[in-house]
Amino acid sequence: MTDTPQFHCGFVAIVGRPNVGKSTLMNHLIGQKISITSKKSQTTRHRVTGIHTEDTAQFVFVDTPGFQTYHKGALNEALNKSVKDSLGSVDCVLFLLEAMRFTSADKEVMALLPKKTPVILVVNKLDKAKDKLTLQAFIDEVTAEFEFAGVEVVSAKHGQRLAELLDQVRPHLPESMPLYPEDMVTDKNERFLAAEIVREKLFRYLGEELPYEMNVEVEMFEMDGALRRIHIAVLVDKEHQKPIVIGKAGEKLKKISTEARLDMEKLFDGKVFLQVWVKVKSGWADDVRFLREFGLN
Ligand code: GDP
Ligand code: MG
Ligand code: K
Repeated sequence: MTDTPQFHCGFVAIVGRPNVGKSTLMNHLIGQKISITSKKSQTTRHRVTGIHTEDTAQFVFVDTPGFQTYHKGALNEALNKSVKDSLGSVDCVLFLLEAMRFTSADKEVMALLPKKTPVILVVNKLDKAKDKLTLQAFIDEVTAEFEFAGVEVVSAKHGQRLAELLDQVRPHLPESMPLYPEDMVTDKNERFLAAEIVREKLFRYLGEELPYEMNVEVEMFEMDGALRRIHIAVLVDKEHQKPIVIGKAGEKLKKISTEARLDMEKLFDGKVFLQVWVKVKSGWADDVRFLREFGLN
């Protein structure tokens, strides 16, 4: 009989209040930018799966938008339950905190942590901790409130101590064949990722000016030999919101699309021809539906 090493594969949820660095961590763990990050909360709207494969183990990470979409104090029971259910079905949970900050929003998330699934406390933004002593006091304060399966201090942004974090997770992965091909880093398709990248740039460059009702739509995604031709429309609600996105002499939109193209080329590992434009949503279809909902026509 040949002695083949056993393979381990499992699901790892990354949870924490907005802005603790979940998406940044996921991107660094898998070595690719698949989950968008920004200083604003709620940039992650979808559940993104990131995959990290080693010789004898595969980690399947899930970013949990459930935690990002609630507004303070409005975490309702249905959402609560769905988050709990999804956390109960993974093999390991990473609960992220920002070093030296333990807020009421963190505590709200903490209250949803499963009791039967191993939870590792991940103290991120290590670079924000002043010294070892205060960091230890912070960890003691948090660990007094929950039975964690392990504690790790990392910097997602600077890629520090991520190998140590993986070392803590590995023993919790069950014996199983890999679920995904070893070179696959995400189950999201390129079309989805292209839209996410543009969305990230909009968040980054529009900041507070970001029109509240803005949408990104992929109108075309075609392979032309090895070249990807991508057309993306930024949909705003009102005509007067267009110049906010376009900027003076088109400079904002130009910056947004240039940076988005560079990110796409890196991620897709090939040339991209990208066109981004801004369109005013035709409100007609929505208006009709609105009226029907209220029984007015
Ligand atoms: P999420 O909302 O939990 O997904 O958080 P993001 O990944 O979008 O990160 C929120 C902000 O924290 C971004 O500006 C990141 O660059 C920043 N961030 C993430 N990790 C670190 C870190 O290790 N150190 C510092 N100083 N900032 C970080
Ligand atoms: Mg995020
Ligand atoms: K964020």
